[in-house]
Amino acid sequence: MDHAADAHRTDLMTITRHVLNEQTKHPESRGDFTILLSHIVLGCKFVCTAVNKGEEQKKLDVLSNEVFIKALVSSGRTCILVSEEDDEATFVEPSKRGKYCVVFDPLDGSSNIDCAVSIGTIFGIYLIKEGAEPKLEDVLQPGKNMLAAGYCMYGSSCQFVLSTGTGVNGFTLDPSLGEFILTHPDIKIPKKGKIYSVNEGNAKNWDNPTAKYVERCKFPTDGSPAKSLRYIGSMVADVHRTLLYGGIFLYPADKKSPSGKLRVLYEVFPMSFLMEQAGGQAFTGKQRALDLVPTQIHERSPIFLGSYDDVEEIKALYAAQVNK
Ligand code: FBP
Repeated sequence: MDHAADAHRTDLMTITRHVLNEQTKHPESRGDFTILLSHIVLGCKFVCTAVNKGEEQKKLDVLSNEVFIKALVSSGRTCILVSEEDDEATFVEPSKRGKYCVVFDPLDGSSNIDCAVSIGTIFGIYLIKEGAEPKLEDVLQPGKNMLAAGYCMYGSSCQFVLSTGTGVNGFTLDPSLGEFILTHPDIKIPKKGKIYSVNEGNAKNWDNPTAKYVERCKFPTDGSPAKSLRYIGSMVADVHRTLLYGGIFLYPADKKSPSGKLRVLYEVFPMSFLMEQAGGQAFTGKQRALDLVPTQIHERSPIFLGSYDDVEEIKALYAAQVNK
């Protein structure tokens, strides 16, 4: 009997236990963040079950949005909610209000639901000053001011990836326990990757640096092997692979979509926060993605994120274009 293995299996690091441990590092904290996160986790477990039941897209989009709004409001820890599914921000009524703003995409990549491709929930958390009257500016902040960010991927297994600003950790849902268990502690993205991930169907509308970069991925001029193309078309799935295997995920601007497609607050910022926390980078084509200051809640931005050296290469191509 391998007691060490059993000992490991019995010493279950659940996500709640992990966050409680994190909380001990902040003696001033009263557990509000842990309570908020437990409600986000509950929402993800609900959506995971609904996705596995094979509910159709339209219903799941609406369902997952309702679940998260209700879970976040009932936590009593939120004041402003921004959802990809709602045109306007939700201001929580004063009696149920807390100090956190949550920006989220309840079900990203939902166009892939009906063919059972991995999809996910993406979220970012901001903090407002205690007792301050919440205002829209509290969420129209640079991503670097986020307190925490994460995603939950509903795929062959259900993966919850989280950063509270001190590294990135991955948890896998153990359906028999109904608990997210720490399976990927302290995720570090490889410094350089062998994979590039982009919708090449937009290639004819790309700007020069993007076209040049993708050309180099396919036909490297420095003797290095060509990169492999992997594109699922579901940001959570493409970013999850990039985080674990390395490489670069890009959704650049193009003549058709001059601001790209992905939304700043609940797609670009949370994924950029996680990438930087894992040792990677996130760039918009002009600046560090987390330095962006959004002016409206559903704003879009081009994004290049992933392994440090790969993003460095595309930054150099854009810099060269500027210095021409
Ligand atoms: P939605 O906001 O409509 O869910 O779109 C987001 C998304 O599906 C991302 O998950 C994915 O990275 C991207 O759009 C795929 O876009 P495209 O089909 O243009 O490649």
